[in-house]
Amino acid sequence: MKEEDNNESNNKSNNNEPQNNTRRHFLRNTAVTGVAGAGLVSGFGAASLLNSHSAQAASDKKGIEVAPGELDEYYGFWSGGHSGEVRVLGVPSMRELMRIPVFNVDSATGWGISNESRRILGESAKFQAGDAHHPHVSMTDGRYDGKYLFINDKANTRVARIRLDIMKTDKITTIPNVQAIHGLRLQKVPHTKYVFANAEFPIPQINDGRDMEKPENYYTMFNAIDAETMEVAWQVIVDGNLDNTDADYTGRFVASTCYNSEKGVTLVETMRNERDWVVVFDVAAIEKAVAAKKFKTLGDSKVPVVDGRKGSELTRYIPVPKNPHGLNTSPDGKYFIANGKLSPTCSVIAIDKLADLFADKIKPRDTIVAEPELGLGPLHTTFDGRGNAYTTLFIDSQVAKWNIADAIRHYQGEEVNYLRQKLDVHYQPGHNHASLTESRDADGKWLVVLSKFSKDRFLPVGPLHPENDQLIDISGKEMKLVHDGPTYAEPHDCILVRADQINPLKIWKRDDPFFAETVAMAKEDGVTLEGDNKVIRDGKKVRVYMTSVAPTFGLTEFKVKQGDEVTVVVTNLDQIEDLTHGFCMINHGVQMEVSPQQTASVTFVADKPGVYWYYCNWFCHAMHMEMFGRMLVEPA
Ligand code: CUK
Ligand code: CUA
Ligand code: CA
Repeated sequence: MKEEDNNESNNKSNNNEPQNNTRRHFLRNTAVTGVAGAGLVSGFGAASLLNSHSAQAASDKKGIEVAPGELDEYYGFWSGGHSGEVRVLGVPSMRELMRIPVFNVDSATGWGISNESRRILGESAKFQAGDAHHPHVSMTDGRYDGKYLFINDKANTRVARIRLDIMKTDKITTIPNVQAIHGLRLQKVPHTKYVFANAEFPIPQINDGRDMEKPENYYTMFNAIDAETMEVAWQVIVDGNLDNTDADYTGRFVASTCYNSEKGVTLVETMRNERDWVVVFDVAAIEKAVAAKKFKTLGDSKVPVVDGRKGSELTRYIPVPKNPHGLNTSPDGKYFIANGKLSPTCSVIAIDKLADLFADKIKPRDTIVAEPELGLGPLHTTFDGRGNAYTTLFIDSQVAKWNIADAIRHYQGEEVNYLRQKLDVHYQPGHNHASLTESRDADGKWLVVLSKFSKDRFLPVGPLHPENDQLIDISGKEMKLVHDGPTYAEPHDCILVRADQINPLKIWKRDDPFFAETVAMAKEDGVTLEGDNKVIRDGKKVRVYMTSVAPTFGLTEFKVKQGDEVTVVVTNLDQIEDLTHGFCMINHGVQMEVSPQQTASVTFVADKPGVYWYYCNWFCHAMHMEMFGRMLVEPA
């Protein structure tokens, strides 16, 4: 293999990373062997059309230096995968700024423990795990408006919303009738009215024990959630399954990949067909059908369910090769791009042909305007706003930069090279994401590549390795790798938003809806949270209200009886930015954050008699250690 040899010498001449090439090839071979058994991999030679550019020296830090005390230009919101959280990073420094617990339980902030968080978790508070994949920021007219971030939970079929002014989760909805919400994107235009969410796995309809042995009767659905109320607006039954999704810039069309057109129930079965498809949804037509009451409901759910299977007026199915994965809309609004995964290609769908497709004037494949061959294992594509696309190649451990217009010309038969560059990344990339790429403002400055394996890139930390998020400068002609950042399981995706597009509060407002129900409870008890320190007994329920002002709690002791259900409500009266208190009741498994001007509460059973100290566990003052009190539990 001549091209491979070229790569070899090319990389060897790069003194800074002498071993990379060997590692990359080792990994590629492993990955190929992994799928080759099924006879899937083709186009190997063509994938290497271009000499691979080796990673730039890590010492080439030009442009990423963000000095101590200086602020980043971008917020990055990272999904936390099966850790269930969202992480906030500064880009380009890649400094982790905050973690936002969503589907996980968080000891530091008391997420999943405090009453306020448990109310938001609702029924699903019984789950302590989640799998967060796709974080997306709400939009107005195709631009990030900084109001909300939405994210899916594949593990428990939920969609959550984070308020970006306080960087807390404020709504969580469990989607009925389906299993495993995976792909999630937002309506971009005219604004984010809907959150679009793909349910991945087909299940019997209704899933009550019927049809278990008849996978041909399983179906899954495409879901639209009202972004303000977070109620499910409607669901669309589809053929096959659903993987990733994205919306257009007109507000009418949304497209989703399907890798399991076979409706297989085993790995091998999902790879039977040479082509699966992209299903396109006509949002306007679906809304019309729902308004005209052309829907059914299933089981206990009241959500309108419309039929979007093949032949429906609401959808169109565009065949694409093989087990496609990512689906990405170009920021000029012209194309949906489906990433081939088991095919070395991406399929470029012209959005301006979709109206004709729905009018049956053209055939599904007539909407394809290019199918460039990029390399092995294309998973996700992102854009620089200058007409170039960047596709991750999982098996090749590379990012391929290619020009969309040239790929279209090539598809029309012109002899033109659409590939611009291939850059090694370390290793096996999933998502990649360029700055502002999902909006009209795509600015082509930074590219983050979320590599699934770090291998020997960092000091060893046992059998479980970190992943490796790499930062690439794409502002020039060539991609330049400028930073490695190890991450904990498992960011699937991230989004980069300009710093001025997000406006977080510095302290809480007393009338914040986040703790409104706790305020209402205090009002019923005749308690003024901003001043009173009181114990209210209500049968076996005891409510303990106290203030906190560094370094003291308003109550330094309170008495309850063994077996009481105790609710402690703490209101932080400090008004100084960054002056967060905590409340921890020793040996009762409860603690929580109480930030400036916040009210937070937690409920537990005082099941053992004796003295129990409580203390503040967020460092707040020189006398923080002395910020404590005693709960005296009288024996029953
Ligand atoms: S998926 Cu994980 S790498 Cu959930 Cu967006 Cu492609
Ligand atoms: Cu209050 Cu530490
Ligand atoms: Ca398939």
